Amino acid sequence: MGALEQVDPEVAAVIRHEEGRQQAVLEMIPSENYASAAVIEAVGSVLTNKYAEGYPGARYYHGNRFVDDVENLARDRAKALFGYEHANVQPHSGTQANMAVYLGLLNPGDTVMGLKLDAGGHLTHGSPVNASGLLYHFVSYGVDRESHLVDYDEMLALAKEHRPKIIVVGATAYPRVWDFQRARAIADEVDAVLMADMAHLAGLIVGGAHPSPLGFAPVMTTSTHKTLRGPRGGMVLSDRRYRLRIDRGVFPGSQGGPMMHVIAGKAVMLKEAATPEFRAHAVQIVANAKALAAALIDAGIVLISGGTDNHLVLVDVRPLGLNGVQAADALEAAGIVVNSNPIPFDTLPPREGGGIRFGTPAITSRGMGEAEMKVIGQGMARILQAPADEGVRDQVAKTVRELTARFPAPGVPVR
Ligand code: DSN
Repeated sequence: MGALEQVDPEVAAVIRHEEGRQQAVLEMIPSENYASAAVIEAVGSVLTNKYAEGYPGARYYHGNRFVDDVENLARDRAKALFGYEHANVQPHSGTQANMAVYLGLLNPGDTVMGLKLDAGGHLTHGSPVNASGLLYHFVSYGVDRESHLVDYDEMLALAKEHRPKIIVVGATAYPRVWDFQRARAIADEVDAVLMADMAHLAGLIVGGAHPSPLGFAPVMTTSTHKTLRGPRGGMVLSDRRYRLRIDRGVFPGSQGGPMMHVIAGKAVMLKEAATPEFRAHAVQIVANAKALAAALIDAGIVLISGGTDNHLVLVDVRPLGLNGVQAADALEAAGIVVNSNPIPFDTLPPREGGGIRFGTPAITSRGMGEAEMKVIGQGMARILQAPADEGVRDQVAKTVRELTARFPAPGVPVR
C-alpha cells in the first residue's frame, strides 16, 4: 500500500485494521464473502478513470475500445454461466438491478408482489420506506406460520385479487428452496412476469446447489458480491424480449456512467465461477450450512423453518430471552459476526429483531468443512445460552482464533 500510505496514512490505517479484522473473525453474515485477489486487482485498476455511458458499441463518450471489450466479456460470461439470453452487468448493486427492472417493465403506481420483509423479503420488494414501495403498489405474500415455508396458496390468492404485473420471488432471509415452477404457474394465471431476485442464491445456482429460475423466471436479478464472490455490484439476466426495456431501465433510467473497473471485476468473478472448483465450493456451502444447523438444533437452539436447504440459518433468539441485537453482540464479542434480523411473525421491532441471520459462504471460502461447522455451531449455542458468561466467551474466542489461523481468509492480506 505504498502510495496510499504516503498520501493518506489515516485511510491506509483503516484499511489495514479492516484487513486484520477480516482475518481475525468468523464472518458469518450470509451476504458477505471474500472476493479473490484477482477480482480486487481488477477493481483497483485504472478502468475507474473511464466514462462509458451507454453500452458496448453504442456509447455517449469516446475512447471505449478496451472497456467495450471488458463489458462484452462480462456479458458473454454471465449469459454462458446462467443460460439467459441477455445480461446487463452495469447495475451498481442488487438494489439498482431490481429498481432498473421495475423502471423498465412498469409504470409508477403499477401493482407488484413480493415477499414480506419479516418473512425474509428485501427492502426493494416493496418496503414502504424504499423507493420500490413509494413508486409502485406492492402487495406482499408471506410464509406459513407453522412451517415458515413460502405460502404459495396465499401468493395465488393475492395474485388473483390484485393482478400484479410482476411477481418477485427471492429473499434476503429465507433458508429454504424456492419452487420456481409453482411461482411461474401463478404468474401465468394472472399474466404477470415472474422475476427471480437471486442475490443470495446466484452462487449456489451456478453449482447446482439450488435450482435455477431459468425457464421459469424470464427475468433474474442478482448482486455479485455474495455467494458469487465478486466485487460489489449487481446484474440483470433476462430473456431477449425484455432486453431493450431492461437496458433502458438501467441506463439512462436509473444510472449514469457504468463503473468499468467493477465490471472488470465482475468479468473476473464470472470466469472464476465457471470452474469445477467453484461448483464444488457451492455444494460445500450448503453441506456446511446443514452441518451448522444440525449442531445448533442438537444444542437446543430454535431454527426458523427447523433447518436450512441453502447457505443461511435463521435463529429465533426470543426463547433465549434475547433480541437479535443482544444475541449478535454476544457472538461478536467472541469473534463470530452475524446480523440481527426480523423473523416471520416477529413480535419485536425491526431495529432489534427477534432473530439472528448467519450462514456459511465466507467461512466455506476459507476452506472450512463440516467438522469445523460442528465446532462453530456448538460454540455459538454455548454463547447464545449464556451470553453474559465471560468464561464461555473466552473459550469460544480461543476456538475462533485457532480456526481463523488455520483457515486464512482468501484475498485478504496478512500483514
Ligand atoms: N444487505 C443485503 C443482505 O444482507 O442480504 C441485501 O441487500
